Order: sequence, then C-alpha cells, then structure tokens
Amino acid sequence: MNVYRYEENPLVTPAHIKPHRPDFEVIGAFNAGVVKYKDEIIMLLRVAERPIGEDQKIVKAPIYNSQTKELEIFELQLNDPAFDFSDPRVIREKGDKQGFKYLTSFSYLRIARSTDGHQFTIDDNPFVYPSNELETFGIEDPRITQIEDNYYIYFSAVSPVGVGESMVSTKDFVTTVHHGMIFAPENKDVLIFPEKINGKYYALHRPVPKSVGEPEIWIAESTNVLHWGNHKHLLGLRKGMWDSARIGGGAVPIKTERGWLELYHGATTDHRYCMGAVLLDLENPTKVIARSEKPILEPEEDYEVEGFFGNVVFSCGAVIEGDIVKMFYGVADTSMACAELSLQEILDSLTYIK
Ligand code: MAN
Repeated sequence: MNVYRYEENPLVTPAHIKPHRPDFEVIGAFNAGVVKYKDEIIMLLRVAERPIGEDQKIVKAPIYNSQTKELEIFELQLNDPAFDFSDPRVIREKGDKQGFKYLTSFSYLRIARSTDGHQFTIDDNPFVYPSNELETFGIEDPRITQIEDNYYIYFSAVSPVGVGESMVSTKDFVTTVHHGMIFAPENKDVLIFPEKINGKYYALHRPVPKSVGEPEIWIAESTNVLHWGNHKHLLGLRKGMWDSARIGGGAVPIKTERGWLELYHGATTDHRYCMGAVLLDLENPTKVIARSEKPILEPEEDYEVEGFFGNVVFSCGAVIEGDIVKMFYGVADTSMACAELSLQEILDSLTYIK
C-alpha cells in the first residue's frame, strides 16, 4: 500500500491551540471529524484539556455541572490506594480493569479550517461544548455526515452513567441544534451513511456488550436519522490479527462502484490501533463483500508511536478527491495528521468474500 504522509505532519498539535480558559492546558487535539464546507476543509477537533497542576502529587479531574453550567474540579491524591492511575487516559477504582471512575482530561469540539488541507487555522472558541447531564465528563471523537444542506455531527458523550453517542446538526458551522443521545451506552464510533439506500438511512455503530459478545460493528436503519432500529451485527473481531480486540467505524462510508468503503480502526489487546477497510454492498449495506487482511495504515512514525497514548492511528474522517483519499487521523491521542492513499489501491488490496 502506498501511503503518502504529509511532510507537515503532525498538522495540528496541542501547542497550536489556546486553552479555552487560562487555568487549563491543552494536552490533545486529535480524532477530528472532517468535512468539506464551502471552499474549506473543516477538521472538528477533539480538544482535550486539563487544569494546570502545581502539585505533582494531585490529579485534577474536571467535571461539567449541567445545573450550574460550570466546570468543577475534583482533586485526587496520586497515592490514594483506592485508585489506579496507571492508564494516562482514565482514573480507575483499584481492581477495575475495564471501566473508569473519572477521565484525566476534559474534551470538547473545536473547529480547525484550511483551504489546502495542510495549513490549518484554529477557531478561538469551542464549537460544541458539553451542555447536559450525559456530557459531564466531556464529548469526544466526532464524525460529520452531510445530507443535503444539513451537517450531522455525532460524538461520544461521556458521563458517570455511560458513554453513548449524541448528535447535533448545523447548516453553517455557526449555530447548532442538539438532538440528544441517538445510541445509548455503551456505544461509540457511529457513522451515518451520506444518503438513503432503498428509502432508508443507515448507520454503523459499536456497542460494547458485557455478558456475551465483543466490541464489534453493528448496522442500524432509520427513516429520520434520529431513531434507529432493525439492528444487525455486521463485522466481528479476528483472533491473532490487527483487529483482534476492538473495532469501530472511522470515516463516513465512501460510495464507490464496488460498494460502500468503510475505513475502520482495529486494536489489539495491547492497544495498538491501526486503520483498515471493509466493503459493503451498495444496495444492501448489511452485507460485507470484502475486508483488509492487513492494515492500510499503522503506527510507524514517531508522532504515531509516541505521545499521550502511543501506537494509535485513529481516523474519524476523510476527504475524497477523485482517486485520492485524504485520510485525516488522530495520532497517539495527541495530534492530527493526514495521509493520502489511492482509493483504487485500497479496493484492490481487500480480500473478497466468496
Ligand atoms: C477510553 C479512551 C479515552 C476516552 C474514554 C471515554 O478510555 O478512548 O480517550 O476518554 O474511553 O470515551
């Protein structure tokens, strides 16, 4: 696979971003939803911030209070035996391997704009900021689907009652309408197809079953993009491969002659995140036609291997120009990068299911 990583990578880093309040610092600008709007490429960044700490022995966890509409800062002692601080992303209760009690940073969505896809200018203010009780730990990893003149923006909404997928819409990237939670916890990695297929909207989603089942990709249908039903299991994990521990959709499905091409992420149990592809039937996207045996992009460059949470390439959006797939992707839960790939080459690289 020929992968052309931009020379300017990483394109946007935390250093480019002014925190949204003076007592905070930006530690991540990553996993951006991407869309073309008028003559610009918009990257809707997940900006992660945390309170500046003077005391090395204290961890501060910011939490949005939906009543007062203010952020509250919880302080935890690093030597508190009740908590496990070993994962930089979360604070767990001792003994808890999967879940978390608090996040170590607070994420919201902020716009970066570009005319050439290489140089980006960051808006001064947040674009989508937590606003209700399901978003108190922050909002993360947006994807953007344009349907006619509406841009649907959906993202993980994180709170003590779970991680679900909520949605806002905009026509102008100035004002938004909040539609509430569209997939209840635990669910992430929702992707709405850009057009109706045989009279119905389709979405990919990634529930995390607890008693039986794995974090795998499902597909659902809707008549209005707000209410989803007729859920089907679409794509599973593969033992011993790059997508053996968890998978989830990445970019909005790309319509090609051979089918709907979905760029998805897969991780191993040691949290190495790669990007691969799956091809779905054009007329019936619940049918898988082909899939990547090997990743189309994997963490190799320093900025992909090292960072806040290393060994992660994670795309939430691509821009397609003819045969060129400009895949924008978060690196190491820290910054944003872009790589160009050939659409034809991706399609030819897939293993077709007979
Ligand atoms: C995981 C990681 C974090 C994220 C939480 C909540 O632990 O993806 O980056 O903040 O889930 O979604």
